Amino acid sequence: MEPILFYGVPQGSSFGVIVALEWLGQPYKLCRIQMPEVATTDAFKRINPLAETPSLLTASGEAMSESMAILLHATARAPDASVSAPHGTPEYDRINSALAFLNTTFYGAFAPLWYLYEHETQGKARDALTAYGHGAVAKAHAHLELALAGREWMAGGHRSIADAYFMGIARWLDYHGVFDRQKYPRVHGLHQRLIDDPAVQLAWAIEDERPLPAGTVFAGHVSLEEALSRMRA
Ligand SMILES: N[C@@H](CCC(=O)N[C@@H](CS)C(=O)NCC(=O)O)C(=O)O
Repeated sequence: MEPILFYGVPQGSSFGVIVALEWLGQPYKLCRIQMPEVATTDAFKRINPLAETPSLLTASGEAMSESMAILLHATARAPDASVSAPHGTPEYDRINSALAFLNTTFYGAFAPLWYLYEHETQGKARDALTAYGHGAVAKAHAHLELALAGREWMAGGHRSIADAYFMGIARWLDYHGVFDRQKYPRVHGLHQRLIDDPAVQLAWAIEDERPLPAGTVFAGHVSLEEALSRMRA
């Protein structure tokens, strides 16, 4: 049985997990979760009580959450994949460091902007949150710009699951209109290298409900009800 990834729309960071599953060549099904409407239902909270995406129903029917855990779970099932590295190697450490940075500093920088997106906020509160978010996003990009010195991808010389995850979050810069990514040439270069990747294009087509290209390991959508029926008690 293929695992089922619960991906959030609009603009969920689960986008990066779709890209990673494609790169790993791991067949998977998808369950589309509208945020916050469906994410906050009692039905979805049986999968993730925090009402967040991504979540995964594993091949054995266990529900699990947290992007990093899901990415590492998938990678562990494709140990020869060219987008990971053997445990205990410096490259393995670099991939995990990149994932942790993305999951905390980079992801968290956008939190004030998402708050403004989801809540009616005006006046000084709006100005303060906007300034806080823009400052944090700039700081995270400045750090990434330095970290990318001498390396083409998040963790070094070849692409990894960290680059897949980067793409799911990096696009928020454009969505929230924070600033032009070209201010940070190495971050811009990484984004440009990823934008035409077939898995990135596929994830976008899935999100936008456009016709999908051939040659993917995506095995189709399931409804939330069907996914729940496959969950182990
Ligand atoms: N720590 C979680 C955070 C997940 C998270 O916050 N996901 C967002 C979407 S990217 C979400 O589900 N938000 C709920 C909502 O906006 O309704 C992870 O790394 O996976």
